[in-house]
Amino acid sequence: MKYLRYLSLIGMLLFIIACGDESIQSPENNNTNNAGNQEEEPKEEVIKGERSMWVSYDPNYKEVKQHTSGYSHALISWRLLPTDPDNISFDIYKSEDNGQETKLNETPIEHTTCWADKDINPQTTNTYRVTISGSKETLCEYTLTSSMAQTFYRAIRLNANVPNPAITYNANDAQVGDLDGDGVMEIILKRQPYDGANKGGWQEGTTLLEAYKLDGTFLWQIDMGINIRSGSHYTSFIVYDFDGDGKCEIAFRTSEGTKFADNTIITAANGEVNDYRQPVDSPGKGWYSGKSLHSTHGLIFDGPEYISIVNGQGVEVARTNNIPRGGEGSNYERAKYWHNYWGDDYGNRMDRFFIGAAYLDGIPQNGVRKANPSLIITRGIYKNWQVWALDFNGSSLLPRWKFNTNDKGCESYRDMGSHSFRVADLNGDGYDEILYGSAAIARNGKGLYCTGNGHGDALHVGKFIPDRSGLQVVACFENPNKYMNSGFGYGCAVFDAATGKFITGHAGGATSGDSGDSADEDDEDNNPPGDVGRCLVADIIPESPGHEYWSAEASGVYSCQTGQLLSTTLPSAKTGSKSYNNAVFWTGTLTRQMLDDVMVHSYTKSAPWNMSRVITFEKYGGGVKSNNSTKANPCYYGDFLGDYREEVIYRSSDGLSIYIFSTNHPTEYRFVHLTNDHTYDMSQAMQNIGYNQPTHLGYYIGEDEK
Ligand SMILES: [Ca+2]
Ligand SMILES: [Ca+2]
Ligand SMILES: [Ca+2]
Ligand SMILES: [Ca+2]
Repeated sequence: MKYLRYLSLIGMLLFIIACGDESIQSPENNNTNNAGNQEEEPKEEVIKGERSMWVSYDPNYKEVKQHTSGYSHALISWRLLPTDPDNISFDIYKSEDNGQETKLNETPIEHTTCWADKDINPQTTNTYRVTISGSKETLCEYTLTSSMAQTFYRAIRLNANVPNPAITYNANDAQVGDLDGDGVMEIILKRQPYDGANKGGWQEGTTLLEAYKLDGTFLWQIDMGINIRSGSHYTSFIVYDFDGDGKCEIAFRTSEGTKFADNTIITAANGEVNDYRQPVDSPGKGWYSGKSLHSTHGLIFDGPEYISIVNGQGVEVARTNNIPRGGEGSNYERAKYWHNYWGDDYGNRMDRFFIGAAYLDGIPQNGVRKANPSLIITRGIYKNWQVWALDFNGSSLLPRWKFNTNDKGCESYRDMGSHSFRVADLNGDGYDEILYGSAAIARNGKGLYCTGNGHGDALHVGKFIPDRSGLQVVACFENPNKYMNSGFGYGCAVFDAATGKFITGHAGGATSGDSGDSADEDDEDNNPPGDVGRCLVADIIPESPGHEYWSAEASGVYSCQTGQLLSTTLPSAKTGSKSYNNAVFWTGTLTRQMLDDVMVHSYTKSAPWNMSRVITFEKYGGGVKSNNSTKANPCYYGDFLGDYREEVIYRSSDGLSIYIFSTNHPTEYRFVHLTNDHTYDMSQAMQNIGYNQPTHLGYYIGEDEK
């Protein structure tokens, strides 16, 4: 395809530019008014780089009022690069069926990086070309064929060649990353045979990782194998370029039986693959305590556990041992150790495993990397937990440091882990820290601070208060015995990312009276009183300065800045429901919308329907499904195509495909592509760790700063 060949060329140029030391504008400067320079001579130098150009056209735009998009135009959009001058403006040209090209804009496109083509004829082949205003040289080009114009989304058909054709391998979490260094993103998709989170009872099937190109081409498949338990707590994977060669690696937990894309299988020394799963007739009780939340059938208490890192072709390039389960001797003795260390002895808390990346030697500055990131792995949440940092040098994974809550002086960090960790430069010193729930770990592997609030499910790091220095954290907490006694005294709180100091909070409850270590603490179906299960932060009320935050304790929407209760009406996608899963840039305002289950909705009425419901993805292509139960998230969302708005990937209801949706809402704004912002990049790259968490920016965007 012409489009892909073209992207390969500019991708190579992007790689060269990314290695240079360009003078770069800050993201805050991108929304400036550039009026009055229409006559300016075009720059000699064309700013090259991957523009991720995209055309979004909804043929069913008015089919279902307030559910389909409502816009009849095609939205053509492209990236603003950090290397683009402040005053850059664009022209856009169109040719139909390879005919004469016409210029679409009368005046330079200077405030946005998108164009709404109201005259599109979807029966023809439409080729759009973008230049710097006044220049003829192509910046980016995209062809929308008449067949592409038949669906609002682009479908990627899932690979049908699976290990057991009798099993449905549901498309679950996905990540995007450039696997081959051509500047164009690929999609890496996890397919799981069942959701084993918080459950025992192995069913047949193994978890797969598959890679696809954006045009739908299947690239490769990895089978995690029989000794890696299926479910969100156990199969985290990270897609990131760990050695700085411009190509992403993928790291995840492996064991005997893991099969890589080149058909290499991890085996025991004798060449065999042992089956370490507990048998069907396993007693279903902890070997030491005799208690259990669930059947232990199918859980894995024995055998090797590794961390493998594979290259962009899915071939293993390095392997090291995972954080060990620990314990020695008989099953009883080992289980006693697990009970005392991890918090139970039946394969629940011990098996909580997450993986990510952190720039411990310096974060990228305006998208230019100063040092390579480290691989971060964690094990445990509720009692003891560990964080290890490792460095990938292209051929080996080398240990950097280990943090263990059982080490002397770290005891106060126990019980503080959450269902994901976040990575950001929490204190603004130019290096990443790791925020694991109520505990922050410094770049040297030492504790930075611990807020004492205990474990929680949702964790947000970003710039939520514009006139306060640094970043802020919004989190909610599960255990009143912790947050009322050793924490802030609220079930949901805003605190300073650099210091862990309390800013404001709401919600909370009487302590439940138990020890905080009860067997049902992490039983999702049996939440104790005072468990604030979810919270979200975003600018949703335009007239109130700063972002708003709210939680599953349905008392209202609060200001992060003043702590004031702004409204007792929570965001709601439909009557009786409350929305606190994801926030998304979709409509083109400076507020964010809620992305929940299979829909986008706005807190205030939104164009074009003048309703709060913006779009229902379920209405397209036979329907789509969200993932991960009440988390109700898509496979992936984030800014990886077109302008700064966020794309969303869902699995189709028929289980055969994934669909990529990109907005067709016009906007009056432009921002450098969001992954250029380090805080955002880390949040999108690790959104799928454990319980999925939304993306957030490290600089402020809000309607009040218009
Ligand atoms: Ca690529
Ligand atoms: Ca790499
Ligand atoms: Ca830092
Ligand atoms: Ca985008």
